[in-house]
Amino acid sequence: MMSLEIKKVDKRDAKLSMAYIYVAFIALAIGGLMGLLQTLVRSGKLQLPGGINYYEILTAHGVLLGLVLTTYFILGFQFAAISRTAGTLTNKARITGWIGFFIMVIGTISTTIMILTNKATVLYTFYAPLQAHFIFYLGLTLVIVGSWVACGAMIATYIKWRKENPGQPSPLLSFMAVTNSIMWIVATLGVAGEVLFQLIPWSLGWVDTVNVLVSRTLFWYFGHPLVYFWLLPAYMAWYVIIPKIIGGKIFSDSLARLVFILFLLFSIPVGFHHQLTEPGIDAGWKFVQVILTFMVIVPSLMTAFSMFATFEMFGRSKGAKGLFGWLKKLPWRDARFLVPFIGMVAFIPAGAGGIINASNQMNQVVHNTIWVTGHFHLTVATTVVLTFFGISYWLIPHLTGRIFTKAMNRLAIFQAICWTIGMAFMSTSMHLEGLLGGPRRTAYTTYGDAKQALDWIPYQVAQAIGGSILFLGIVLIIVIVINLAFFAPKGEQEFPVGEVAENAEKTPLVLENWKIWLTILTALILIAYTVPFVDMIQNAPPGSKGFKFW
Ligand code: HAS
Repeated sequence: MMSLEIKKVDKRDAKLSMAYIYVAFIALAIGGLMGLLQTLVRSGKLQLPGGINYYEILTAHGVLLGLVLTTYFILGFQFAAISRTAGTLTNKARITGWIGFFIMVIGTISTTIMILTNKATVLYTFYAPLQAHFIFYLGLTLVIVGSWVACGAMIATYIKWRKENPGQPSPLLSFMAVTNSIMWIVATLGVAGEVLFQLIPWSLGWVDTVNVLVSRTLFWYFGHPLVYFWLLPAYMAWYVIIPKIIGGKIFSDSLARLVFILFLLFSIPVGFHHQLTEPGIDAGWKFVQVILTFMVIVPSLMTAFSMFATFEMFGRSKGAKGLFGWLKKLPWRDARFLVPFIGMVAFIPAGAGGIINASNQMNQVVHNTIWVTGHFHLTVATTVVLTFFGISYWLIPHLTGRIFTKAMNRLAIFQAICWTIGMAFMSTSMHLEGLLGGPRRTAYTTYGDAKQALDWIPYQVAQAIGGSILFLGIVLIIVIVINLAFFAPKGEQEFPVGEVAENAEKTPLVLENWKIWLTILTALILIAYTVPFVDMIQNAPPGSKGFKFW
């Protein structure tokens, strides 16, 4: 029985999605305020009141924006995408989604309380030997377990659709959401292992040492796929929703699915590229993982090609002439298109920066400098977050039964201009200061009056200017979200889902043969990690005990 295409997300599923999205934007508001304070402190213009520890607000900023905002928004968006394209969730799946939500919320609140009471000033990567209160680690574990429960509900809905439609490729948006969920589950096994078997026993005093190299390796086994867990929902919008918004077609269903499969395969066995300067890891294995890192660049380059093709195909269909005539045909006054498009453009320098990061010799120049901070403020804080804002402009009114008004559209465009200007100041000056050796994760005050630090001050002032403009952008997006959720006029806002171009190739079913892809993924992970990981344990530093995790 072919499932009829659903045009509107079921009200009960909409409530579930919005619950996740509300938490995401609360995290944005709190985490964004922390970011503003950080840039003001680093410019030397602000002393935090009441002896607030700079690294406490830095931890709050990273956890709330890097982990909470992203994970909650993504799960909320994916639930809506699956309900819209694979069909309304069953009661069981929806209850499971709510269980996952409440487990995550309990974890988020506990973690946040530990951070804001200075009991978990360990930054968002919580690197040992920095130690937090065990409730911080327990809270993070709940967030991860809750997200697994939520992903389980999505995967169950996808499996139900596949059973009801044998021999049919699944709806593209659902396939993408499920691929991202599977990648998230496989990647979070690493950080779950680190927290459960190392950091919680250590923070409870059950063991008195921790194998730092093992803990960092388990974190970065998770940490790089984490960035693609953020990126892929943005790609979901670029591939499937933007073509509908501009009035065009999806360039190729199978190319889009292949891109997601390539991310699934190559985003996990690459964590050593965050550890290139780390001793204790054989250079040969670092080399293997850098090669795999360069493999994971390919699906992004394929995405660039596909987006240009989508735009050009649409422009030509409207009579565009000349090499770039199609640019004129794009809906520049529609924030639902313009805001994600700015994210795409930002991803060109952002991705180039990533390639520099991954190039071993150049990584020696930029590692642990504020260049890296500039990189991820372009990737996640611009490409991904601006796309999330662009999604919100139609998704929130769709889910709450309201419309995206002309006034909010204008405000959304102004917000994106603020974001672009603020980020241009902040990220550019971070990249430049990083090339001058300016370290990341340091408050201005720790520089003292060292001569070299004085060279960095102009860049930090530029970061404070950029950070202040960005904070205005955060205030604006919160105003827009509150308006769209609670005050915009009632009405029908479309959940745009693109159709595939007529001349696109038929989608090969092998792209949904999960046995093949999960087998290759497991093989790649074992090839990339088994030998170096065993080496780290066998040659653990003196004093380690037991599994030499400690
Ligand atoms: Fe990264 C560090 C390498 C992508 C986020 N990255 C980080 C950290 C974060 C982060 C948070 O190899 C810091 C972690 C920490 O706290 O220490 N990154 C890469 C590489 C890529 C990459 C090779 N990163 C991302 C994405 C992120 C992200 C995406 C978030 C969403 N990154 C690294 C490395 C480090 C690192 C090292 C460690 C550095 C160190 O030493 O600590 C690649 O995926 C990039 C591929 C992308 C491209 C660009 C393709 C362009 C596209 C847009 C086209 C535009 C169109 C619009 C079509 C090659 C797809 C039309 C345009 C017109 C003009 C018309």
